[in-house]
Amino acid sequence: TILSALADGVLSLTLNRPDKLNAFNEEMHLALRAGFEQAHADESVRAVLLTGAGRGFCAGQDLGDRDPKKGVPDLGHTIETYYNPLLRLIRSLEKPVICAVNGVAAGAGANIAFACDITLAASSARFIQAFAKIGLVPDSGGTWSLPRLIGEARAKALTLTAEPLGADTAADWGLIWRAVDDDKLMEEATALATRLAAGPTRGLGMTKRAIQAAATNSLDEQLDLERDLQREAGRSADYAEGVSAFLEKRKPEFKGK
Ligand code: LHQ
Repeated sequence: TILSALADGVLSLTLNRPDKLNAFNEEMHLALRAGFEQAHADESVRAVLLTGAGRGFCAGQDLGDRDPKKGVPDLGHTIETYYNPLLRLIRSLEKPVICAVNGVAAGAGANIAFACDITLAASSARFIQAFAKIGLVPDSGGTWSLPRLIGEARAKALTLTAEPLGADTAADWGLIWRAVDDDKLMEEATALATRLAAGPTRGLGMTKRAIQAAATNSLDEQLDLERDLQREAGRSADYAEGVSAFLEKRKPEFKGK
């Protein structure tokens, strides 16, 4: 259910249930989680590229698993067991996570894309906060990320109406980084992930941590955090290499340390 490949420091994780537009069943949840756990543990992974197989990116939870006739479900348990751990793994990974949205992203599928660090989407892709259509509440961090990324007015309209949002508008609004011609998406996303994987991984990881911390920190707390992280970054081998390379007018060779 997940295709996993490591090349040039990039761990590519491809959601692979194309017949169901890559909707999540338990097996896919566990396999995706294992992929992000590998990204945390394996030093040779220096960036992650998340995408979907077939014509969709991810249609959220597999509703075929959710027949209401089988009794009243505990969706809180599903969220706590599967979606929340995944979101925490993506946000706490101190390496860049690039998302290439190759087609429709609905429900949790959309909000997982918004949780990644840099999200590109095929121009034909669309994002749907599908939860309202089935009486649910946005999950996978959507109620946190949407108002932060696009403001309350747009966040409420998207989630209350469940109207699809095209990739170009999503990019104009700052919900994603960029919309790309369909046939260029994977080429661009792979090039970006490969470039970042060759970067100063510790510095990039701490940059991610600092930007995320700003959501809850005061300016004073953030200035203290920047001081602490800069102290740590200044001790990294990649900083020494970056400065040497600059002074010697050559390209740096970062090792991610
Ligand atoms: C699917 C799905 C799907 C199963 C397409 N499941 N088969 C958390 C906790 C616990 C429970 C509930 O949820 C959550 C979080 C959530 O994610 S809630 C939101 C769940 N997702 C949705 O409500 C989206 C449902 N899907 C759709 O609205 C459409 O499929 C979209 C708009 C994504 C795509 O539309 P189309 O391009 O017209 O494709 P399609 O509808 O024809 O789908 C293609 C196939 O994929 C089809 O199967 P079939 O056998 O008829 O070819 C669909 O049944 C299947 N599929 N989404 N979530």
